[in-house]
Amino acid sequence: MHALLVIDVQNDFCPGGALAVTGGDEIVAGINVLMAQFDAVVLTQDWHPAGHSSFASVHDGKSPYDMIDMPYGPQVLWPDHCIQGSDGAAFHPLLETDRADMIIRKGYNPAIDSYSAFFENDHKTPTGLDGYLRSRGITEVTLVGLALDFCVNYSAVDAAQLGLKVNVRRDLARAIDLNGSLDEATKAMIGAGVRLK
Ligand code: VGL
Ligand code: ZN
Repeated sequence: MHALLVIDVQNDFCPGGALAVTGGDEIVAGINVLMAQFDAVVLTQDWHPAGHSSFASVHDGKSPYDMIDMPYGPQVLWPDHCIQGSDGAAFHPLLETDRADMIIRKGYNPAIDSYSAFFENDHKTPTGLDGYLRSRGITEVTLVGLALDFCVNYSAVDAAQLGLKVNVRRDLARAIDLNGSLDEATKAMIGAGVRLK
């Protein structure tokens, strides 16, 4: 069983959004076509409460894209984005969400960011996706979506470490590319045994 994981194809990560990824909207049509080819389709949705600890706006004297040390490790500070219930947190209007079997939300814990679809950034607190995939007999996943160097990367590496066979379709993903983050992510994925396509 092979699942398609569609990572964070939300308005805030598309042009015009709060944390826009260049070309983020260009991948939507291709993802819709791909959905029909899988045994299961899972969408993830970045879903932060207002005042989330990953937002630069809640840290005195900090700007978006600064780094801080959190109890669980270094954390990039982001513009306010994907606030629960906002238009920015909604899926891109052309994404065919009706085809999804499962929608998993992440980043709802105010104190911990969650790039990965599997674990929060403490690398310990599970989202439940591993159990869902296992109980459906899924052994292989293909990832697409936003952003390639953050949530796609972390999700792909965790999936590989959990023993799944993992593919990333880079043609259906776009990167933020912050201070070499795309190169670093590419190395991390290759190191984890992710197959980059
Ligand atoms: C993401 C930064 C902050 C992502 C989410 O979806 O890659 N990046 N929150
Ligand atoms: Zn986020």
